[in-house]
Amino acid sequence: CSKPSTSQQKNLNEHITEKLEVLMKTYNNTKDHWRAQGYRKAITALKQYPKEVTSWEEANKIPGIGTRLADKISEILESGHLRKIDHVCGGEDMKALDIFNNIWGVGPTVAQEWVQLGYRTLDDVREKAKLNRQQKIGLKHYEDFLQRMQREEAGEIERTVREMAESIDPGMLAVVCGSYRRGKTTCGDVDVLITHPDGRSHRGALGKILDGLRAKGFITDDLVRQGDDEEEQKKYMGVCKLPGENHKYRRLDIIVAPYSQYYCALMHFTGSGHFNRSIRLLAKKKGMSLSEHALRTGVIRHGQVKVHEGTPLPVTCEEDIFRHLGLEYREPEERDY
Ligand code: DCP
Ligand code: MG
Ligand code: MN
Repeated sequence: CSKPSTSQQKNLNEHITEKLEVLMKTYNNTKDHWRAQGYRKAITALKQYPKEVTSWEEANKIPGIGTRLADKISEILESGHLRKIDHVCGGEDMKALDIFNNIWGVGPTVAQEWVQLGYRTLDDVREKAKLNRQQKIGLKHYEDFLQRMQREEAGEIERTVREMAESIDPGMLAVVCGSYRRGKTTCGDVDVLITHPDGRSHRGALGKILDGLRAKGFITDDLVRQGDDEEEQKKYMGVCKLPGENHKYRRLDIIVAPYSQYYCALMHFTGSGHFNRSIRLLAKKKGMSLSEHALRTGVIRHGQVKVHEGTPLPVTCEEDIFRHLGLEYREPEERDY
């Protein structure tokens, strides 16, 4: 058996990774993906490192951390500060870029365009920018979307969606995935996966569930709907709000999958994103492919191109996926890396 990584433990180097993450985010904002990638690797390595790093030499020995990153780590250890953050992220342009990148529906390209047009604040964007429908919603809920919710609130949102699904068909299965299922204390949004064990009643369910939730005033805005008529798996991204003045507007994702794809979808939407990337890479190395639809074997690739898409393996639980890949099972709480 091989493992993509050891099981999760507490990040003992948070005082370092939190600073490196600021730089990584800025490099992502400026589309400096190559640099961002280097930081991402180092951050992951530090998070998995079983003890607190205390010296330049120790940092430099960790795979994925070269001399330049070791210099930065050493500076943080000695001064508690990283001057590069002030240089790279401190300017007005960089601050504006960060503000714009945090608008739902705005990516680094658009954010950079706006900075080049001289916009610096959300008011500039509101008054001068040409916004698409999603960006308007993102701007309207800018503050709310940046706030993570307590898992109790996520649980209430999940319950609202589940009860609507069950009122349409009592056999419908709805589970909350994402950070909630991984046991996090706060959630950025709520990801609900819906299926029906009879293998067919999931068809047409999404529309009915959404109609019901809109009629209740629970769903307030639609952002994206993916999956056309031929595709059985459908994804909805929108905005919801629990009743009462004290509740914020929250991002809600609803995924509907046929039961045959349910466990692969469950695994995918549970994440984390990083866990998915590493487990997919491992599948690839074994001549398999893993997606939110299926786990396939006998996949033949010429370079990046698939010349044979292989055959799906039987999957009737998440454990099957781990077993087919030759991995030890990992609970959702252990899938952060
Ligand atoms: N996912 C992925 N790749 C992406 C986006 C998502 O593999 N580019 C998968 C893994 C995520 C899951 O979907 O864990 C849910 O996506 P979210 O963006 O909702 O992420 P989380 O729920 O993990 O975190 P948050 O609390 O920020 O919502
Ligand atoms: Mg989520
Ligand atoms: Mn989500």
